[in-house]
Amino acid sequence: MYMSKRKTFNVAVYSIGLLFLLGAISFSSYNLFYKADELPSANLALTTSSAGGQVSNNANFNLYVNFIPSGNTICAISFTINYPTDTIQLAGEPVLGEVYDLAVEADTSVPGIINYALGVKGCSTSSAQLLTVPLKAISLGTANITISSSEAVTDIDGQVVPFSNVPTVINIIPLAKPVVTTSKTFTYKSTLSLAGTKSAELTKIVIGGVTTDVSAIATTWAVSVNLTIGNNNLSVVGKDNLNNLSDAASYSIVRRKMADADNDGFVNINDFGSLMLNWKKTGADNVADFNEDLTVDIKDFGNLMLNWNK
Ligand SMILES: [Ca+2]
Ligand SMILES: [Ca+2]
Repeated sequence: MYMSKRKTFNVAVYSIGLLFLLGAISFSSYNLFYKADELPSANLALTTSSAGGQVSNNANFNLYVNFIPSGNTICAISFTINYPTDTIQLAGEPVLGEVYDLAVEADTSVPGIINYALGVKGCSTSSAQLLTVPLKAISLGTANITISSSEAVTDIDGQVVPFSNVPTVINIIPLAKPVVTTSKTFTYKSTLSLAGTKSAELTKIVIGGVTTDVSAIATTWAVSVNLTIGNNNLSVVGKDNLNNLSDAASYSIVRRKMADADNDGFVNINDFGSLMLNWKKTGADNVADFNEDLTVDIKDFGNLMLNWNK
């Protein structure tokens, strides 16, 4: 049997037409078969363990993949998470949430991409945390973590649920520097207990090159510092467990020569005058309180006599 040229042409036209029709049906298949208004948009949302979306450089934090089915009964979910490899790296294998313990695909082999396909035991209408992903901040900057593709199917003939994805942004900031709360501007003592506040991630305080361990839990710190006579300009730097350094906080204090109330380098009649002016006064930062016990009395007079004309 021979097919005429005309028929061949018609078959070709019909074939092309059929392809277009199939394409159109396929393209609009959700609307044709699944009635979008019966399948409310489910939500896949990314959140993190970092407070206010901020994380210190070199710190570990968790990314959470949360699923909100919005009334749909979900039997299986697949998604791809993308994270920027210049600022973030994977710090361990992701851990599945309890409800979603049937992973058919779990691929983290390519840096910056996390692929998962999860089966939901018995199918579920409950919101749940699908996955906890341990991440680490590796350089300063803004990291956008996104979901590039996602699908969920329901128990109704495997219908695909319309999805809306919520990305998250992490700001990677320098290690928070310690704060000095000591307000003293002068002292007669050779050592000073310098104190302040800090973030819990700081486990060491470095002052003048000397490192002191401080509590990793406490948000306060106190370090004993040796002072030289004259002006002491101190730089106070925090260090975390990984020996990352914070920026420096600065603190200045003048160590006066003992009993030199007017700070002129001599202990003489002028300082005695100052002692008399302040006699029996109480309170902090009194220039005549040489032993710094918050009272100007006979003990300070003793200190003056011990250092007279020195
Ligand atoms: Ca003096
Ligand atoms: Ca005193």
